[in-house]
Amino acid sequence: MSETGTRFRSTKDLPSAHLLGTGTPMCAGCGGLQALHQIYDVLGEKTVFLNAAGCMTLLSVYPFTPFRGSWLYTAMASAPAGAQGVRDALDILLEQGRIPSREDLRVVVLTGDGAAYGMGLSATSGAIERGLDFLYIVYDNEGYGNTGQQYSGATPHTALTATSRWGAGFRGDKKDLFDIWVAHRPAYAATVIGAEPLDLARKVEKAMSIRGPKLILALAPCPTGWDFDPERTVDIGRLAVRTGVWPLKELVDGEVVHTKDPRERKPVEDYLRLQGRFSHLFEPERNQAELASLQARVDAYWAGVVR
Ligand SMILES: Cc1ncc(C[n+]2csc(CCOP(=O)(O)OP(=O)(O)O)c2C)c(N)n1
Ligand code: SF4
Ligand SMILES: [Mg+2]
Repeated sequence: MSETGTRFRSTKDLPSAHLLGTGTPMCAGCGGLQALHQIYDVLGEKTVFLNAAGCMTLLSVYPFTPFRGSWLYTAMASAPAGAQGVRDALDILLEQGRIPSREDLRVVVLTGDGAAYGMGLSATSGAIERGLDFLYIVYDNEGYGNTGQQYSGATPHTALTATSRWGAGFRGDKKDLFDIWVAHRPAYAATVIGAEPLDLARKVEKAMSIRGPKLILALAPCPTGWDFDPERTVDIGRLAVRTGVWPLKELVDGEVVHTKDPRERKPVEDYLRLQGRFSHLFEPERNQAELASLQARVDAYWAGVVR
């Protein structure tokens, strides 16, 4: 675990809020909004967001926005293409001397998992391939939240969703978006969660210091889609890390490094039990086979981690 080279050594070092807290139409306890607040506090106001349609789109209702910087809304698959256009436009304005360098902006995609793991993947792949200088933030609530939590490419095995509501739940497996990015050899990639704010702030700060395509992938506990009490968002986020379900890691010089290593992991069912989307694994009777298979997936991941 590396805490060096950062101004974030304790929670006292975390910056004060840039995102205005005016009444947004978001759900109470939204883990995506929690992560976004923290990310924006580090990024600062000289930022232009390209937002793929999803829950966070509700933050800005023209002409109002809780952000102090710029915000563009795009179709679900198009945010990386929009980011290319904005970066190119800024570069032309800079080159022609029509804006001074102090007015340059960071180009940031803000997308849900439905777009990031599915609809927007080809546009994202192309942007990374072109070496676009942008930050790609995913808040991963493991489903199409804004339209009622249908399953997405990020939905975990057995989760109940609007489109896998019966029987044993979702039969597929969550894609590994971090590894899909790593396979593209980006400038930087990291997983984060709002429940671990120091780890998050350090990674965003590192991403800001590097040119090229950069991923910040945030697991986003979603009280509405995952069916839990909004006051448990931080508990669930911490359990995602301590059970090993959500590994915190980053790509450094071509190597994947784990930034929090839960050597004494809690049982995965401690995480599952708090969420209604997994309630069928416990009631009316315990589904030992599925619980064991979910634990085995996490164990297999950590067995392959080089320490
Ligand atoms: C091409 C296209 N299909 C469907 C929609 C409708 N739509 C708007 S938001 C959304 C859900 C997006 O899911 P995700 O990217 O995970 O973001 P979340 O809603 O979970 O924040 C959908 C399906 C759309 N805007 N564009
Ligand atoms: S549905 Fe989930 S991700 Fe969307 S605003 Fe509500 S809590 Fe946040
Ligand atoms: Mg989603």
